[in-house]
Amino acid sequence: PRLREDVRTGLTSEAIKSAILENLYYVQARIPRIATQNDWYMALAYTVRDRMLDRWVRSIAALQRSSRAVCYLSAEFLPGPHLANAMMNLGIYEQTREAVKQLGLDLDVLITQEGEPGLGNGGLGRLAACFLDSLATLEVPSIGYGIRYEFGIFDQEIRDGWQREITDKWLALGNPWEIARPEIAYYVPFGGHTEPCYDEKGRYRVRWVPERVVKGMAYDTPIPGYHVENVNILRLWKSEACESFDFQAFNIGDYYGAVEEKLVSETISKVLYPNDEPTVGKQLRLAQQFFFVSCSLQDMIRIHGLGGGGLPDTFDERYAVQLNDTHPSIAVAELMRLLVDEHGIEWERAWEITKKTFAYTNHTLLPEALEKWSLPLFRKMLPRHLEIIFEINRRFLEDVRLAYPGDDERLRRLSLIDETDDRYVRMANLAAVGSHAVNGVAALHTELLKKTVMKDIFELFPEKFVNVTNGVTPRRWMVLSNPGISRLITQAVGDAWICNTQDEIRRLEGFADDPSFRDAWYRVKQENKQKLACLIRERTGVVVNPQSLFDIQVKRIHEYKRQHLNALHIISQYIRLKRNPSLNVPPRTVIFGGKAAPGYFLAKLIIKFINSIAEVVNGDPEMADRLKVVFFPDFNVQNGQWIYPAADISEQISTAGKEASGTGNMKFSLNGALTIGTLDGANVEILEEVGSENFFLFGLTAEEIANLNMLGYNPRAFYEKNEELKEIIELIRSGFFSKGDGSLFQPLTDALLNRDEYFLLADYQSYIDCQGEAGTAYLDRDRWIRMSILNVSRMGRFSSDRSIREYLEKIWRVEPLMVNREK
Ligand code: DL6
Repeated sequence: PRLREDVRTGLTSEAIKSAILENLYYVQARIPRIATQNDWYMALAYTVRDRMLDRWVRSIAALQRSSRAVCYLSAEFLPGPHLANAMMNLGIYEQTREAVKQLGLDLDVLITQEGEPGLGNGGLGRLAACFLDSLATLEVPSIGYGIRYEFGIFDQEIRDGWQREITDKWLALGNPWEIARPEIAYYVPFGGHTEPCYDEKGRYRVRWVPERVVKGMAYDTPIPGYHVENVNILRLWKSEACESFDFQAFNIGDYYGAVEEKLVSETISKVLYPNDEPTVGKQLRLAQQFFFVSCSLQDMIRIHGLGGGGLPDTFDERYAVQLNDTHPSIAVAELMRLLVDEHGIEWERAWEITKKTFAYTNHTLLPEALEKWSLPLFRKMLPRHLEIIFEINRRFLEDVRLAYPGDDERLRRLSLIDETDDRYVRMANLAAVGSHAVNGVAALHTELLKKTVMKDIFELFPEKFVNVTNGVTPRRWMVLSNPGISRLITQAVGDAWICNTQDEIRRLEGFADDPSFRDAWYRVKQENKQKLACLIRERTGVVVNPQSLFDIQVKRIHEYKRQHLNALHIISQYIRLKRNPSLNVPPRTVIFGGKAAPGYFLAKLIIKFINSIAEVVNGDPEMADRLKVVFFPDFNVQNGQWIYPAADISEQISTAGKEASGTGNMKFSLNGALTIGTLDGANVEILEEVGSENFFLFGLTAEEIANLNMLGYNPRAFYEKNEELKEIIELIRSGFFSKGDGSLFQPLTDALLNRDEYFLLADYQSYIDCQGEAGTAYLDRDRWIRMSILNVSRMGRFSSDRSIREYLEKIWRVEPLMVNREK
């Protein structure tokens, strides 16, 4: 007789069903008759989590056995909903569906109960999540370290066409995916002053006497690899007061004063900062960065020393620590402090360890986005770190003087301290000087880094610079979000493409000429579009035609990403169709999604602009089946999983030289959309891979933009000589899209005509022509589907598995380690 499977680890549908019922009763304290959908969701989530825990415990043992591990330090992680991803990676999706069905429930409904942890703004946080998935799948011993924000990125609502920000309450109904670790906690000092002292060997040392100390407590989320035993850790820190009350204040009757300390401490991990806003003066943001970095480094030292293991002076042999942008770059000074002040290691040795430990990834070329902190703020919050940074800088500038005698200008630019006006600490310089590797996130981006924002650093340390082009995980972004296409691919080439995407998916190419395969491909795309159409109707009330060309731009709203260029194209189409209703163009649905930073006025106005155009176009009966415009609210990971698979055209239209890489461009193309794009970020490499005949390229190159800028760009000249463009701008200015209010969009039209910092008018005609070509190509269904299949089959390079392998080889030098199958 078959033994009854363990209720916590069994993988059959019977075992899963029993486990759900047990968890409903013993965790949620509910019986089926009165259980809510959320109770069932929680019971299911615990059931799936149980099945990870045993693997997780063995994986932690492997991590401790490993000789070297990767630590990925990131202020942002955007993992997306966990449930469906965990079921897929554990290989229990179908059994779970069956178990849930037997309980009279619908798995898809339960999946939608989960709110997503929005612990990031966009690309950078989502990249970190894709990297965790690949690290786990490739069985690399690794830990992701970050902040457990109580409130993540805001939820977006659209009211009267404007963005409204709603507080994100992702923890409100409980979070079954995390495990609190109250015993893993560290003290993080802030403020105060430093004083000289001598250690037990009589050596001169510095003691930091902080003004206050905050406690950081660990919350762990398991990150399962795909169809492997390995489950990695995402460790997020929550800030707490050291003692719940200041008892002295309490005793003298100052109850509120006593609680205040607690509130201030808890504030540190309260809320994620939206990006695209200047950080200068945001004291709490610096506190957050230091807080999570200090907890993480202390944790690494503890793990290294476990069971009489390694000493701090072998830290660099034990860990490769990646700084995801400059946000964690205070780690350079903090590791120096821990090694020198706390562990008594000599400065020179500590500096060697520090440089060998860290590597830094840059994610932006926009000079205004490079972090800097004012000296007074720094001194007030981290007095010891400022001294350490001064000392690093003193030694560093000595070397620079030797390398470039008499070149004071260069010295000034390279200094870790910006001496202009108010004085600032330059975090990118600190990160680059304190790391052994600096990488950009796409080939063009890395080249531009070397030539522009990091030119001096590159000339000094050319050997540090490497490129690692971004990637996305094919598990979440294909298998999970696009089961239809994934099934077709697997039928054609087998399922090895899921983990060996680069080599295997290329074999799909042969099927591009197979008419029955093309038919099946077309049908899947139509189903995906139908599903998105339903969702659009539900969320916005707009009815769209799934037969129309779905032309989609989803990403953060920013002037450099040029959503308003896309909007100008819509207006041009509208004018042309009004004038010539028999125009031979395919019906088109233009879909936008994305959040604007709450303080970024023009980005918010762009949202209003799109919605205002939508109102006019969608309300015009003559456009009924020809042109539709949709702003899909609250673009996030979950919504992305619906949107990418339904796209025909992917809009990647940033000003050349501005987008570091992009990862949405990869998600779209891997889901069979064709790109209309500029030679920017990873578009350049996508174009190389898929071939120019399968990509709609337009616009000026980064070099041409730089030249135009140098010669003095005059946007008005482009406006004057282009009749259609003129007509469009005048229509906007007349109040046609704003119920007669000519002033509403004036900040936008003024920006375009007077400055046009992002060269929309210079690229306008080329974009419109290219959109025309794309429309014509779409009319030929066979040709289009062929191009779509070829895109997918040639995109294997953009799996995040490839990116991670490159980091392992070029930067981290860490080996994968199989987790023991036995307990
Ligand atoms: O590297 C991930 C992602 C890139 O693909 C985007 O091009 C880039 O804009 C984005 N940057 C951010 C915010 N950054 N900073 N700093 O998300 O990173």
